[in-house]
Amino acid sequence: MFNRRKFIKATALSAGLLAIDKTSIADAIPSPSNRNANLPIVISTWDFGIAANADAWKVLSNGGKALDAVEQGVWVPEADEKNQSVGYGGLPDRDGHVTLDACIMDELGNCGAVLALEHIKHPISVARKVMEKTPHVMLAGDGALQFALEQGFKKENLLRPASEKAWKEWLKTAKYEPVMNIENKLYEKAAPQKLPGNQYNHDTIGMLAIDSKGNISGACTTSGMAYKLHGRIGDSPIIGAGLYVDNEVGGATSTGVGEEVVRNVGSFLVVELMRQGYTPEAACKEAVMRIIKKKPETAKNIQVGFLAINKKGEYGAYAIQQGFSYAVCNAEKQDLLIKGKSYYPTAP
Ligand code: SD4
Repeated sequence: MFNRRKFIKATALSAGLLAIDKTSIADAIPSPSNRNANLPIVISTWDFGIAANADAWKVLSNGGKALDAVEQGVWVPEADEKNQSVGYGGLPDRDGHVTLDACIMDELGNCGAVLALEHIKHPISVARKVMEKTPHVMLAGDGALQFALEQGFKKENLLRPASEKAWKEWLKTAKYEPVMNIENKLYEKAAPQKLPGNQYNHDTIGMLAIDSKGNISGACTTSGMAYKLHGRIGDSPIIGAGLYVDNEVGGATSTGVGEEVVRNVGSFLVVELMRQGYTPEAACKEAVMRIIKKKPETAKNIQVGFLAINKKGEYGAYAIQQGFSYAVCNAEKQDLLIKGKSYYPTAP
């Protein structure tokens, strides 16, 4: 039977919902008065972030979504055969397998990741498919490869000649010494696996973008530690460690020795600190200090760097060792490379 009271309540409720919807749509589309001059913006780790940002910017400057921007941005180092620390061309594990780790996260808190994925040039896109086509967050190893092939990705040999040569050289001593990512004199003296072209045994691309609607997304992708144990996973595909995004607050990503980042749930920590009012740089510094305080002796000889952006488009970074760089791109600044501050400021 028709119940007038129920009808009025339902009508009022849907009117209320409509009102809420309208408000949120109005909030999402920047009017001239609420437009933030910093936005859209994309930032990413290391020098190769400049080229990656340029492709992400093509999406953002055309009014595209932050999620598409970060995916397309990190494709650049993933596809770069000369880059021996991200995707195609990455250095293998100690058994000669190139195993890739990647994750992606959007403004709604959706996320997807692949761990130790082999034979696929763009793990970030497989991570996105995990997010969008499955009820899961992570797929690993053979299962991740099977899923990628089912989704139409092409199987390729990722072990490129330069990395195969470097691995065969390493096999002569096969010293298990996964030191990485210290761009200082100490490392130069100690590093047996210094790579050609001034590359070291490191470098993950972590990218954070805010689109013109103010929505934040992030991506993180790497071939991880060179000559690692087969099956070793770093921080890069772990949501909360290598990457975290909260659309109310901001986003963070990390690079360096993943084990220390995982132990401290680094990127989640950075975002939570920003929620408490820390600036992006101060939040990154505090996350670095947690690592240093817990293990001061270890920290002297490792690199970890965090990069963060807040909802306003303010950004910052902090690392244990000097030499961490990050790239920034918005309407005013293109091709900007910034030297991140660090706890150990100078080469010993
Ligand atoms: C890892 N965090 O696999 C990655 C590697 C990296 O700079 O970022 N190196 O632990």
